[in-house]
Amino acid sequence: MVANDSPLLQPFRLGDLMLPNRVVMAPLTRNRAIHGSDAPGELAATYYRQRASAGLIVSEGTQVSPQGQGYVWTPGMYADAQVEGWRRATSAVHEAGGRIFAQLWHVGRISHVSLQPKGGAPVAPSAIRANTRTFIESGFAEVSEPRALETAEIPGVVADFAKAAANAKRAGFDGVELHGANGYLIDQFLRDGTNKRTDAYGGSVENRVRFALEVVDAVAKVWPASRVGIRIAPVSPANDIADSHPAAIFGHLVAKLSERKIGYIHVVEGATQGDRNIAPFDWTALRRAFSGAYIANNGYTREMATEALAAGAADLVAFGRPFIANPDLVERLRRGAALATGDRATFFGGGAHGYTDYPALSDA
Ligand code: 8OZ
Repeated sequence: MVANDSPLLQPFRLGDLMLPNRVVMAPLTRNRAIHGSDAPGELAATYYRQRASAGLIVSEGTQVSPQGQGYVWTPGMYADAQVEGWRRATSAVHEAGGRIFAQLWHVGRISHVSLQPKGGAPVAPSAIRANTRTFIESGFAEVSEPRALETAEIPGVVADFAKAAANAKRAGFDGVELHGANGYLIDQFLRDGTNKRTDAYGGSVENRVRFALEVVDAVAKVWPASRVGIRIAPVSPANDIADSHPAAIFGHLVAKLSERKIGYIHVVEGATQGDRNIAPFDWTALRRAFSGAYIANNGYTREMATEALAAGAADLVAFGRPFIANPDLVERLRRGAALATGDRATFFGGGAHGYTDYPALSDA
């Protein structure tokens, strides 16, 4: 059944940007950057162009500095060759009529010495190793023991985000999303399980949101606030992250983001790629506390997304894994067509196979 009156297919105004539908392509790590330079190659341009019918694409996480990298072959946003590669991808998306934000990422403690500058320790709010694995050139590996950032080093990390935001602009992106979810650096500062600092960045709720807000403020000097979003995952245990009172820290963070009038919050509801009901959380209250757009994410089906939009529980819905094997996901949702299932063996790393060779319905 073709239903153009579906809530999923209604346009949405994100600041001054018109999105033709409510379907967001969620950031998806694919580990196909050019080996050596960590620049996105021609394949990335093809991959994102194929998915340009999304209302908005959020790029895969792009590390803001070599220190911010935690997995092999993820693309960066700090070197000229990376900006050049990204320019080809954003041009391809724009030529196809789409819009794309860059996701800016610092993994913090979710890294391995083999990926760090001079083989050093990954950095984190506190020197607590995560009980999780990453993947490096030789395969899966336990993450390395991090060292705590010195207070005096933190402005430099904030500046890395600002520089990457400026590079994203040079590369032709339409905006930026900060990766504040899934147990990476921003999330590590927010949560009391990973942040044991005794300086101005640790302890109270006000102190633990400081790093996130400094990054937002630095990036919002480079971009209009409406072109800045942040992804958060308030109750997700991803990457061994935990907090004793998620509603307190995320409620405070979102209230402060609302004052700053950033474009959106992108919320992973529940456990990332897992149980949506892992812990109780009032998503409606979070949405009400924020003045901008609310992007809902995590395991949404066509039915769930339609219902959430119709009920006003979300402005936009982000789909992740469905976009891997369905480049024309928007058209398939429009038609109520069956969705293809992606092959996990080609999610992370490799070449065109499992990346740019999934057909659209119209190719069949
Ligand atoms: C899957 C594999 C590696 C990284 C995230 C950036 O969870 C990721 C990621 C996902 O946000």
